Amino acid sequence: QADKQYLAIVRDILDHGYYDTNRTGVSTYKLPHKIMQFDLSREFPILTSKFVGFKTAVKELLWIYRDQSNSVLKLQEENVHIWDEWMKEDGTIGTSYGWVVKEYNQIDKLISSLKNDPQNRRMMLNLWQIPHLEGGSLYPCAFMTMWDVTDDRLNCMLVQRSGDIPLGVPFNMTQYAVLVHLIAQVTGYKPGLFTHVINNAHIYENQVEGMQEQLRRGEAPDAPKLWINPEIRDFYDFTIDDIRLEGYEHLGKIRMEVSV
Ligand code: DHF
Ligand code: TMP
Repeated sequence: QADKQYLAIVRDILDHGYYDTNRTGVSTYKLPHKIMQFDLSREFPILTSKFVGFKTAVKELLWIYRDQSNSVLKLQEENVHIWDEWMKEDGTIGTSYGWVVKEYNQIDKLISSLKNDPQNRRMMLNLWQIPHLEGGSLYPCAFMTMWDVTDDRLNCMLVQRSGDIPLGVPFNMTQYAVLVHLIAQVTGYKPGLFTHVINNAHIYENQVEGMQEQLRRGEAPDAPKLWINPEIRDFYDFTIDDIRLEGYEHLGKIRMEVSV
């Protein structure tokens, strides 16, 4: 299911994408307003048509929302190198991502609303804080989540302004699905719908070959399952060992370039 929705977007961009330049100097094929939706009570969204670094993606998620850190050095200590190219001289990404979560105490506010006032229609995490954008080494891409409780299920919509379909998006869809599971567990709800909205969905021209190979592959027969340590009740207590992917069958890594 995750592969089907994802590969349909890939096919659409390769067949009908608009070719244009951008900030990085490597052109893209792009389409606006691509959307994926998953019922987390029925499936955990991770691609099987290629290997996705689940541990790496979850470590990045915990770095942003649990540690609320902007330190690339800290990620490197955990063997995560996906932010190396954007590290400033002080070893951080500046006033972006985790820094913004912490500055506005966004996680505590969200968890408190979900526990005490779940019919509140103002529950969101918003990393797009205009005064702090310039101080970050990259403007946040997956920058907002909006949260809803309906019939005891926790639903989440992720809005991403810019989506690197081959590299960033496979991480983002999986890690935010994990975030919904984690927040649901510590607030006492069941995970519900996860909707992923991508404003500018693009494939860089030096990634086209890799994507064509992925399209040719199809998907693995069985979907993996997410396991979360049921004993954790405080969001800040989650460690990488409390979050596991079981039975992950995939069709192997595909190397693609990241444009800086
Ligand atoms: N810039 C661009 N142009 N695209 C991005 O996806 C992107 N993502 C950023 C920062 N800047 C970006 C942060 N997230 C990879 C995945 C996510 C990510 C950055 C890089 C990546 O290179 N993934 C490879 C290898 C992952 C690994 O090291 O384990 C992959 O094959 O998934
Ligand atoms: P931009 O700031 O010019 O939009 O460039 C950011 C690039 O990084 C763009 O290709 C989208 C990609 N990206 C993701 O897709 N997901 C992410 O989580 C991050 C950090 C970046």
